[in-house]
Amino acid sequence: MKFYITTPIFYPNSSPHIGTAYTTIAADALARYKRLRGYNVYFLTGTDENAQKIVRTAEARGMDPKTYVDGVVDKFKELWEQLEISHDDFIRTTEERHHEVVKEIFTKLYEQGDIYKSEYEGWYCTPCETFWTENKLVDGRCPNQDCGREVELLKEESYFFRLSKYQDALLSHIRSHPEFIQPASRRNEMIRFIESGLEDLCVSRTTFQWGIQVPFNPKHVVYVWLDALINYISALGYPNGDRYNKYWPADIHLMGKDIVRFHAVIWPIILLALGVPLPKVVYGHGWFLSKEGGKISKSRGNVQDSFELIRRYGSDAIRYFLLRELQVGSDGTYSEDSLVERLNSDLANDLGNFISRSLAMIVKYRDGIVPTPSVDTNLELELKVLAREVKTAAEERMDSFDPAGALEQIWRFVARCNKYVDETAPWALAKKEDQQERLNTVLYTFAESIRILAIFCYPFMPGVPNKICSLLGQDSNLIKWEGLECWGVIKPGSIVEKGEPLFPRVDMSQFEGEAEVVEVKNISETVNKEQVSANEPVQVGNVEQISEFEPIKEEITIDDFAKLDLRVVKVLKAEKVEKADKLLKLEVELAGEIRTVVSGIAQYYSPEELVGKSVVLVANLKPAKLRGITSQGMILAASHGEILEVLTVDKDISAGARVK
Ligand code: ME8
Repeated sequence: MKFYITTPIFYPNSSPHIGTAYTTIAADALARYKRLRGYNVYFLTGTDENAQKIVRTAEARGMDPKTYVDGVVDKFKELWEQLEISHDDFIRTTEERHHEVVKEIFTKLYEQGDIYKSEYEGWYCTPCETFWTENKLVDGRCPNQDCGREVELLKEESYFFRLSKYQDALLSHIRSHPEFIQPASRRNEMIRFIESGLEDLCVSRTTFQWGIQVPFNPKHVVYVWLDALINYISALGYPNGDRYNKYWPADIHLMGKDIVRFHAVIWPIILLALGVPLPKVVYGHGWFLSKEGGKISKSRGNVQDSFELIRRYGSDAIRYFLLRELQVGSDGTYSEDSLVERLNSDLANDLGNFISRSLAMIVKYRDGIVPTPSVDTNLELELKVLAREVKTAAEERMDSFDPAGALEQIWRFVARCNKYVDETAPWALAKKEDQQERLNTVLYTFAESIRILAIFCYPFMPGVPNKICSLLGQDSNLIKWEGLECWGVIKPGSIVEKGEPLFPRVDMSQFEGEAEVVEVKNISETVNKEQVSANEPVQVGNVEQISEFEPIKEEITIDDFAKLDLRVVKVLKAEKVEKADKLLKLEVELAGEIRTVVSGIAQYYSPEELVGKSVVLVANLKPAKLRGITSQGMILAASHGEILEVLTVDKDISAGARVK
């Protein structure tokens, strides 16, 4: 019953923003959830300080790197405090405890022949802290889609790490542990990437001295990524510390998709070389994009001052918004408008309103004293059953690292509570002498539902349960996950108060005249943009970038394209193909002709959803047999990550029409 969870250690070259906050909040929600479920949790976060870009940024400020990072690290710590992040440890890679372990590991790998000395000649992108070969550059600049900045030519003596030696062992681990890299789309990317061949990685630098010295050759400092990844065990006191023995291997390394490769390739290979067990899960979530579409990052200048956002909307609302918005496997959009919209709808209208209304009624009709319930009707029973159902569903989502999915489930309960108020209409019961017992049951059900909500909210909005407990006149040890299965916990006779609304509605115009929150006012603000890093995707060694999309295929001519005969067809019938989870058998109409098409879309569409749709068929594709059924063509669909959408024609155009 232990659970070790980590965030990436962030570069303290600029203040944390909504993107960095997301990973940390998501890890916090998982850590809090596991603690509630009785796990012995160790939650680690920290800062990655030995990067060349830190030296550059500090130099540009006329500061020494350590003084510079100390200032930014304080900002991180302060923000995590304001966001109620419950980490157990905060590791800084400038700390001695980390240096010692990195040195020990570097020496061991060298002594066993996995690190060797050679010479690196190639390009380096400092903002991305990445080595590039000439042929990967785009117009002589960093090929990283989110960077494009100038690269520098390096020709220096370097130590190299034999990634190639462990390629097969890594692939076999990934294949035999399907849960190791999640979500599945990232796993597939990684498999393709490793299969294309790993090159040995340059793991030391000689052109600056900031960082961890190679113990047997102090001219070199350890490459920042090798150094950084080791934090996950140095923080536990590897190789013999009690915490290391207790918590390793990590149950999950949580991060953005930009750095999955480092964690799914370099990190496991370091561990394989050391003979240390691999982490159980490497999970890469999507990015927050701005409304305009680019990744939220400091270098794009589209970040907002997180402290100001908290002042405006409160930490719980920001946590809720971020956790609810980023769906598994996809990117999400961040904007202040959408934050306010969710705050007003989900928190003020749905959650807050239910709590205020129902407490106000206990105060109004029973002087704030929770009454003794009488007999339950179906309405109460339904609510109790739903609480259990939602508990199970939320557990499933949280156990598969899906806080957005868990919140979606919990909001089913919130919606049901609001409906319950309307269905029971306590204001009408209050007027009838013979309905007072019924009113007691309804008011008691309110109190219990609020208690249930307090527990559900705890992992996501840790400020809410305490406020609720105090409104309900209860002790906060009421917050127990098992409490979701009980009914009747609140003692009749308890005194509740109406209190202030938990989430007052916000009108953005109330901030008019105040400074815009766009653009962080922080320590690195004045630094030349070229020199300030971004929190951008970074490349591994001398390897090609893997985009989240497949590469564009080879060019074709218009004549090649004209060979395809694409037609609108109408789906007349659809059914599952027996013993084939992924296949649907469709009957489609094409200008009077009926065709059978077998399509691998059963995991995305139920048969009923497809009937009646006008979809696009590759009509001149050579028929093929699938599971004994002859498929006469192929339906077009768009897919990305875990989403798949069949292409449909929305105007009523006749079946048989050509698509060109
Ligand atoms: O990469 N949306 O640090 P970093 C979602 N030091 N998450 C985002 C985001 C966005 N727009 N922007 C940043 C590093 N992140 C290394 C890590 S670990 C051994 C070393 C989050 O400061 C996301 O978790 O550039 C991403 O992976 C991380 O910040 C990058 O942080």
